[in-house]
Parts: sequence; C-alpha cells; structure tokens
Amino acid sequence: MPPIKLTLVVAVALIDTDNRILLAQRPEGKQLAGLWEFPGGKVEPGERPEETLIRELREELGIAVKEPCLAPLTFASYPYETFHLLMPLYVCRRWDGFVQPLEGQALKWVKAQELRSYPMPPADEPLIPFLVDLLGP
Ligand code: 9L3
Ligand code: MG
Repeated sequence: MPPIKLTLVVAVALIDTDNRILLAQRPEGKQLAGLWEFPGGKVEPGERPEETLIRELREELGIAVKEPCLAPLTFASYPYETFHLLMPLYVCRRWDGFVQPLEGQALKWVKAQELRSYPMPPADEPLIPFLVDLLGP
C-alpha cells in the first residue's frame, strides 16, 4: 500500500447573533465547484491551524477573528482518491468587520436544521449533527 498523503484543512462555523451559520459556495473553476461549505482552507507549511483560520477568514471574507474557539468542535475526515482530508471545525461567534464575498463566492446564513438542504462536499456533511446539537433547531 502506498503511504497516505494527509492534507490538513481548517473550516469554521461562523455563527451570528441569530444562531445562523455561514455557508460559502465554492466558486466555478475550483474543485467541488457549486457545493456549499464551511469556509476555510489548507494549512500552509509553518502555520498552526488557528493561524490558517485567521488568514483564510481575512482573505476570503474580510473579517478579523480574534479568538476562534480553543478546541475544534469536531473533525472531518474524508478519503479522496489522491489524498486524505483531515479538517477540524472551529466555532466562532465574534469577529471584527463585515462578512464580504471577497473571492466572488455566494454566501448564505442558515439555521442548523436547514444545512441539510445545501449540497455540501462529502467531508462537510457529517459535521452537521454536531452543529444541530450545539445550536438546537
Ligand atoms: N474542503 C472541504 N470542505 C471545506 C473546505 C474549506 C475545504 N469546508 C476541501 C476542498 C478541497 C480542499 O479541502 O479539496 C482544500 O480546500 P481549498 O483550499 O480548495 O478551499
Ligand atoms: Mg478556501
């Protein structure tokens, strides 16, 4: 068996004051285009996952997160053909600035129980019950 290439990606459930969660649609031309995901991205060499989260949210959404929750709520794990994705899901309720689609991506704020209606990457889907548990219906 060849060694598994592990790819570490971080994702965040941004939660607003109405307990809605932000979903971002993956843009045309990217892998998994059109699917709705928890925002985030790949951990670059030398970064700690929390630093990746802060960078990705600045680049993709124009917001400054001060304190992502200290420990991830849970982890996604998904075996793609060419790599195995490991993805902690952080929860964040406080940030500075206004959420903007800086990469042209569509954005939607959705209640936990509505998450199921949005087609998601296979790694993201198993995270939904954890958010329903955290936030209630
Ligand atoms: N991915 C899956 N769910 C997510 C995120 C942020 C990312 N919530 C997957 C899609 C790609 C890989 O992780 O296969 C890297 O993401 P990106 O750098 O293309 O956003
Ligand atoms: Mg990304």
